[in-house]
Amino acid sequence: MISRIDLRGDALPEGSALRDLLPRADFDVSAALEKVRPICEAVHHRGDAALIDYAEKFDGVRLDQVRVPAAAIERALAELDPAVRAALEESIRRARIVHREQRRTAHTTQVVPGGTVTEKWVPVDRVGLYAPGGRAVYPSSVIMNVVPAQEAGVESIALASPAQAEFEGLPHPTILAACALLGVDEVYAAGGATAVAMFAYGTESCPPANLVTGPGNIWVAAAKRYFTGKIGIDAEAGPTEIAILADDTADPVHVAADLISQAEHDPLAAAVLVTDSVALADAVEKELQPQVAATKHIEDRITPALAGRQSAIVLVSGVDEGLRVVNAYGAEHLEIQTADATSVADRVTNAGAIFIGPWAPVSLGDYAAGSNHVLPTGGCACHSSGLSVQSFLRGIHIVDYTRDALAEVAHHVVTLAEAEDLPAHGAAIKARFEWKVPSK
Ligand code: HSO
Ligand code: ZN
Repeated sequence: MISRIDLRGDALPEGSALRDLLPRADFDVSAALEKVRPICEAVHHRGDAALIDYAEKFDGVRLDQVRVPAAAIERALAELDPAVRAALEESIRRARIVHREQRRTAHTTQVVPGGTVTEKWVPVDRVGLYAPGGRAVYPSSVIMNVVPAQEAGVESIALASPAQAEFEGLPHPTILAACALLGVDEVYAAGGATAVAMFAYGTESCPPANLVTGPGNIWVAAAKRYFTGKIGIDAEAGPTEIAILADDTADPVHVAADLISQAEHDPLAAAVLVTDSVALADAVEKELQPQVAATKHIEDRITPALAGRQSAIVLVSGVDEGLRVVNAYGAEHLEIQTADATSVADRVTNAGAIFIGPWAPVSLGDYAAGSNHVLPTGGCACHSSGLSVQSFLRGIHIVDYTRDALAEVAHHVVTLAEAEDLPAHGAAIKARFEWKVPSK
């Protein structure tokens, strides 16, 4: 059901050579880019009419309008199962307390007497958030997008999720109910690349956004790449990944359950166990079968995900080597299930989020740890972070110098301008001092 890669024995290669030995899904965004181009351009030129046509084509339902009426959002909340409501509320409460502490305040540095640089943090004016609704419906992703945007102070927040034929072309009612709980009333029934294009270009019913965030399938990722440079995006999220670094102290029942939990998302989802214990590897492999058989999405997602080339049990000669492997891999989610998991986790440098010990499974983070579950995939954790308040802010430097403070450094500015053969830069300084470089 899951392949093995044996990296014991010879010394592990360095850097990208090590990464090349590790399993990873094929997720060819550039090929998808060609297919989304005409879709994005149709939304550009035909606006809402194109969104309505694409909803009919891709989601099988003809919409009267793309914007979800306020009454439909209120009704979804009124009809929400009370247990689901309580769980969503707790998830929101925990996410809020974590993200609230990520807020940044302006900071002023006095560089010299009379010369200061202040960095202030300003939210983007308007964001478009995306909550998937194809293979699975994720109200939890509504929370993970909306809460950091709200805590960052973004004034205009719009959310899109695909039209559902069985709900008269509205997004899934749990998505709408989550929006209601969060106080988001601007919601659109639009899916995949069409939703990203709607936010990027704007249409008759949806003003354009400065930034688009949220997970999605390959079409969402391709559309985000198409608009890079025109609008801000978070990461191009790919299929979800779990890596578990475990030794012989780990419980194979937990390890197997956690691997399966993320394999449940997608046939391309990755589940990778890195261990120095052959006994654990054998026990986990044995445990996978009954646990997979007892769950739901066996044929369409879990089995192909575990059997796919993106998943494997990687055998290493020790926890130190395991750390090198997980750092080279840069997993979206990394669990550490070893003796002294906290100090092992301290040595992790590349991961979207780290889950320590037996009581912090990825499922907890998906719903109710307070952490964010929109995280970098495909090795992007080596250079990017998950969604946070910071994703919605821009830092602006404010430079404030007095005459004396400028005079003090003027000769250096003029010298550097000359060194770069940009005399007009130097002149902009001299013009302020009767066309002379002030002497200190
Ligand atoms: N594991 C997914 C998030 C999610 N799981 C939503 C369940 N619902 C990516 O972090
Ligand atoms: Zn998940």
